[in-house]
Amino acid sequence: KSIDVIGVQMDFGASKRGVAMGPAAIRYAGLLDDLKGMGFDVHDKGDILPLLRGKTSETMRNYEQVIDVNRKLYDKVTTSLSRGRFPLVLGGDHSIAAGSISAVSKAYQDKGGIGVIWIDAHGDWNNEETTSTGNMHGMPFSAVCGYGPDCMVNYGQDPAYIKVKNCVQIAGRDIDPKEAERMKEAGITVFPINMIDELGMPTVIRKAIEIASDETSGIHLSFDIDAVTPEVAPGTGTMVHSGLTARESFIAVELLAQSHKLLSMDMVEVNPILDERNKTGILASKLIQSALGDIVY
Ligand code: DIR
Ligand code: MN
Ligand code: MN
Ligand code: MN
Repeated sequence: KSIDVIGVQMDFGASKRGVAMGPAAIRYAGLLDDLKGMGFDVHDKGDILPLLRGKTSETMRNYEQVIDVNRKLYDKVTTSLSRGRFPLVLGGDHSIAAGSISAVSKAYQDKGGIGVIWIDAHGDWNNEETTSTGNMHGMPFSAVCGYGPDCMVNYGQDPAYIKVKNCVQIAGRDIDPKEAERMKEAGITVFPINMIDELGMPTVIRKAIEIASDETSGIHLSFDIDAVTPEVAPGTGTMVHSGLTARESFIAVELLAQSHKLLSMDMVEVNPILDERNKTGILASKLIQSALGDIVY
């Protein structure tokens, strides 16, 4: 099995800089050699770079750079899938999930489409009307479902939107009020952090896999490292207290690997400037390996 590793040096979708160095931190943790050690044929596709400057607006900060990067990522992921490889996308802020998911969704459009599992402290379900920050990393999940901002996913390719009935949010604990309303109206399944306390991660992720793979070709996993609790993952820009433990995070990706439903993956929001000796970069690398089938005893 072949993997294309695609880095995206993007931080224009967040308010803090530095997450653009996420791909370097995850690579420095040894990801590529470790994946080769697992027996994968690994192709490093390098990093996508954003434009140095671009147009911006109050409700969609740096939108020109965000859209430009997403279009480039869409093309890279599309090429990767056409070669029969697994696209592994390293962020970068979470706005880049718009480009990666659009590509995977389009590729499987005539085969039932795909489901999406979004592991994140945040909903990422704002759009240009509900955002209170203007940060586009708070919008990609809404965008890929066709609820805007459409410019994040529509590059003239007739986008294939994700069906909300195949979408699951896991570990939410800082979802804006209007954002939560929109998610509820749309019908996204949410397993907020308190439900994980109550049901346990194995039950939650098994339900999520069932929902995301129901009559679809498979699942895209979008993993925002801020889902993990700050003591374990301090290297991220929008930390939220009392998140997933390391082991809850690992069992989630291990059971996803065992489902054999994973088609593609993003690992995002690793910010080495805010990190402690790259511990968040290392965690991100290990979570990726486990999502691809490595069980560490
Ligand atoms: C917030 C934060 N809901 C926003 N979103 C973040 O800016 O829309 N997503 N940090 O990861
Ligand atoms: Mn090869
Ligand atoms: Mn996010
Ligand atoms: Mn987040």
